[in-house]
Amino acid sequence: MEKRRALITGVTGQDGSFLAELLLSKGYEVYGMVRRSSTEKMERIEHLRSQLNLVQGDLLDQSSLIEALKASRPSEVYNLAAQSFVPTSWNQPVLTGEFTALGVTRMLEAIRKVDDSIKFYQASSSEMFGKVRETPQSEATPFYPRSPYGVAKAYGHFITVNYRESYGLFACSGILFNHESSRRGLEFVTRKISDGVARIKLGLAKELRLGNLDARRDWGFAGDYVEAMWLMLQQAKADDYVIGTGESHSVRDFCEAAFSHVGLDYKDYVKVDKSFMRPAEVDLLVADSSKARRVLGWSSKVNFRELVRMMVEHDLARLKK
Ligand code: NAP
Ligand code: G4F
Repeated sequence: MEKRRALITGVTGQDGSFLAELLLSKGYEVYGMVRRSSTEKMERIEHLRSQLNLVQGDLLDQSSLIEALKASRPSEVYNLAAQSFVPTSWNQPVLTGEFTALGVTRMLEAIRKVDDSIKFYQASSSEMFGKVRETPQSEATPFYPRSPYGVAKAYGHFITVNYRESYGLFACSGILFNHESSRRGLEFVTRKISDGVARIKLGLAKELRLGNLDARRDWGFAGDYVEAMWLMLQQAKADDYVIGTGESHSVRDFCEAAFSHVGLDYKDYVKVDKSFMRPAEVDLLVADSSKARRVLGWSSKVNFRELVRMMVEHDLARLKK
């Protein structure tokens, strides 16, 4: 029997690498879309290189998406590519809109042209809830984005819903809350903390400068969340799902847990630096994932303490080398 084929955009990113591992373990032929770069950015998928088929493409370029679909002939497309760092979205709001919002329409249009039976997953975000209208947040909670990134993701979500309703595409939007790992980019707060703790513990740094310590997030483990993406595309009907742990912790809680894991007190090392504060903040996110539990049978497995431990241990080992 022919293997199932999947195309992942954003395969070089945190989630792309975990999803590629998951799909390979399920026997898929996995294609990853990568954009041209003058330097290699394959660190997260280096260990999978021999098992992956890489195709060139960019969310800014319509014809490259059509060619990527023709080359990979997938039955499933996971659209994970985006400008994903919230602070950059204030610096580069138009580019963020091009990648993170219009890029979704370009991919949906490419699917319509090449093969409208392709199942589509859109990487939507809890940032869309922004200044939250209710707590916890579910699929029924109205959006109030607080950054150009959040606004772009809201567009990506609604265009996905619209193509499902307009053209009958099997298109799902996964509204994922923050998920982390040792493959997280170093500028995101959890990884900045785990890296900072490891540097301080090893005598490579004296302090850690952060912004708003009171912001609360629902943090889970990325490896658990890619399973939910796959499950959404295995259902009889396309739909939208909120994915999170249901627990919320502050940035301060993360610091406390990470520093105490190596026997230090965060208060001795963390300095608040206003330059990391945002023009508009998302104060509190916490997921109501009861629909995902009921319909997909999904729940997160790695808890907060375990996630912190995993990330700090990884950075200690990496920096010791
Ligand atoms: P990430 O590590 O920042 O990865 C982003 C990926 O997008 C990278 O592979 C990047 O490629 C690619 N990309 C960026 N612009 C592109 C373009 N114009 N054309 C093609 N590829 C492009 O992000 P992540 O944490 O894995 O997140 C995956 C997706 O889920 C993103 O859409 C993000 O917004 C969304 N999301 C993430 C979270 C979370 O907590 N992690 C939560 C909700 C939603 P390069 O390597 O070439 O830069
Ligand atoms: O780690 P963050 O940069 O993630 P943020 O903004 O919540 O966005 C992440 O999660 C979204 C899902 O809700 C994704 F869609 C998005 O792509 C991305 O993956 O910041 C988390 C919180 C913020 O409230 C921020 O103000 O941490 C606070 N924070 C405090 N000090 C900091 C810092 N954030 C960063 N990046 N750096 C700091 O020094």
